[in-house]
Amino acid sequence: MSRKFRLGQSREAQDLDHREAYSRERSADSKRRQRQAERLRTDIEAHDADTLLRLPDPTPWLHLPEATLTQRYSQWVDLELADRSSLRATLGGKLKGVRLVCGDRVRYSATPIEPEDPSLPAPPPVRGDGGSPEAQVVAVMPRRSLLKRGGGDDREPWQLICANADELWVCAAVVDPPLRPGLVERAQILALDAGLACRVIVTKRDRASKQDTLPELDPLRDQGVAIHETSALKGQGLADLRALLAGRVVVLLGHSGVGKSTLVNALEPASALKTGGLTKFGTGKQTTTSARWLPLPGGGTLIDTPGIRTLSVRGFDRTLLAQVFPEFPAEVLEDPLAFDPEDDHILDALGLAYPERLRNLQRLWLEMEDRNPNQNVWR
Ligand SMILES: Nc1nc2c(ncn2[C@@H]2O[C@H](COP(=O)(O)OP(=O)(O)OP(=O)(O)O)[C@@H](O)[C@H]2O)c(=O)[nH]1
Ligand SMILES: [Mg+2]
Repeated sequence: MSRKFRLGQSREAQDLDHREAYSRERSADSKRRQRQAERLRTDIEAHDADTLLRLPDPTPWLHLPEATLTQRYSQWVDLELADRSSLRATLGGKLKGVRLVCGDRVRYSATPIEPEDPSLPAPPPVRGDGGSPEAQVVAVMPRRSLLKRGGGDDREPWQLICANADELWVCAAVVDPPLRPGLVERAQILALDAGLACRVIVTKRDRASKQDTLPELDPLRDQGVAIHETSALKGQGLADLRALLAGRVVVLLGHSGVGKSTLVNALEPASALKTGGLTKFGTGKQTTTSARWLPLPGGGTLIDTPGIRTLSVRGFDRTLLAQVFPEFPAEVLEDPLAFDPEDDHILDALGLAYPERLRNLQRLWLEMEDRNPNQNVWR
């Protein structure tokens, strides 16, 4: 950039001017590059989020048999066929970019009729864990429901948990790991978004005395959330759960180590799922590594899922909060941040039985607005 020599200005001052101009130019340049990168990123992401939730038209494949996707691996999937037998299958190329998920109803062919999804690496040699693929999935049917959470980072629009479930059972242990009611509020939002009924399953009830009423759950009890206290070890509460399972597809969700797989084994011993101990910090060991669809002989289906660290509600619709925090007046639900949770006068005026819930509401409200740039799907 050329600059005019200014009379009466020392060479040092001129040098300084030059340096300033240079740094201004550099910063404008870097902002321009940043804007360009952002534009590029949003374009790619818009495409990603679209393909993630959109399913290709299955009409050309309706003559093929239908099956349920019971478990997903990186290169292949396991299917449950109409006669309840299972089959391992690869994915056809038309499904490239479609994120299939446990519980999906798919159409498959016993002989490959499409080139395989080229983005997947070739299946490794069979290691005797159920055999090599014998079929090919070519289409996925529209989903009755889709349970998802916000993506872990900005590159990931959503994390899909499972498809076609009817109910979400949030599992929370009395201890090891500690009971965190905040997770239930998040799970309620996910369930509302997916149109699933939500219940809380308190696990390891044998680890607390009978006198312990679990007061942490009082706010949820007061909101009418269904809470079931169970112990897989002592068989407590299992008969009620079996009755609730009949004819329903239920997904279990909770922190690692709360006892989801142990509960499945207690409800249906034939499942024989691997269960794990706890680390010295009282957290789970991530024993279950992928979601699994488990039809029960007595009717109903359970979906066991890997332990979660948190449930992001990034990008979910804020109007769902009114159903999770029904005790708050409309003006608080419209703008929770306008109310100071430290101010006793405000809390008294609101007449809240559990004022700490205001802080939770504010946290979720903020997180929902903090929209992932990938989440270009607004409803
Ligand atoms: N005392 C007691 N311990 C239990 C109960 N249910 C599960 N546990 C123990 O909790 C530990 C973790 O159980 P898992 O079933 O592997 O937990 P998970 O939720 O499936 O964990 P991830 O697969 O890592 O998500 C195991 O050591 C179980 O023996 C229970 O009802 N009472
Ligand atoms: Mg498990």
